Amino acid sequence: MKGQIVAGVLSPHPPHLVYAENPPQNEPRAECGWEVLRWAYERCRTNIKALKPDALIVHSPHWPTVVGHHFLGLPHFKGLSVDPIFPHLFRYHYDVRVDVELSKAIMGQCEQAGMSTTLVTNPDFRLDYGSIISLHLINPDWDIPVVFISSNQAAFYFSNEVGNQVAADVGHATRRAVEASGKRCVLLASNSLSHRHFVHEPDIPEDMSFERIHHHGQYLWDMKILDMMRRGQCRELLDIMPEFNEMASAETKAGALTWMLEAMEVPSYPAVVHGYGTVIGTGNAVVEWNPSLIQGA
Ligand code: 2X7
Ligand code: FE2
Repeated sequence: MKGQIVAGVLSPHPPHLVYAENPPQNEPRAECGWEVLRWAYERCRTNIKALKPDALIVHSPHWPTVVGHHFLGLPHFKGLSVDPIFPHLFRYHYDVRVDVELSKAIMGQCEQAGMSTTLVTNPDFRLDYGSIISLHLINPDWDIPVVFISSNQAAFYFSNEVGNQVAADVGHATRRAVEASGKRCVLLASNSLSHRHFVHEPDIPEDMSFERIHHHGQYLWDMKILDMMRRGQCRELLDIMPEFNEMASAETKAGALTWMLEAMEVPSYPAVVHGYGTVIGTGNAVVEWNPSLIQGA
């Protein structure tokens, strides 16, 4: 049977969200915080789990690579992931099961399209915190195998336009590999929207009286992008992505959202925006593209 991308989620990865959830894997403890985003993840998680996917495929800015895209080539990775900027919020003990067959299949499709790739076979390789956080928030049970895709930075150094083209190519390669695999997969674009953040945090990191957008222009950009998603205007969104990356210092610059939308053949149906909130001034939204919700409406 032909494999299928059954849903895609814009799944931002501020470590604050895992910190505030207090899962057993994370060492620091929190009192509360960023509830609107965490409740958004709760709603989205229910939909995604109901799809019973065979694999979750995540693309993250915090696995940046310069020569091509890298993929995980071992079935199991275990270790401690520490956020370099927020080590007091995120010290997470991970135990991750990889769908190596699918990982290699996507890598193979990238190679066939002329891209350079690398397979990670070092068992001590430390997985990136962006991927881990998105995966945890979508599936805290960790009972679905995963595929990690690194974000190639070289093309974005050249320009946002070329960077997006390469991210689109990886999206097309991902779609071809999923279809050939016969598996039902969910894609996760692990990134915030606008990404300017404050450089000081309150004594109590989860003190929500300090939490707000970094500046109004950034908020306006985020609202424009979310409005386009809700209207099903993903083609138009991709057209203005290079400008959004520049004007809002958006984390979409790493290519994750472009990769996902292109892999999903640029949806023209409305996305479900489960929630929007700021984290240390950055704009974050949990957004789901799920054709089964549209057909069932
Ligand atoms: O990586 C991040 C992020 N994207 C947003 C907010 C805060 C911290 O880390
Ligand atoms: Fe990030």
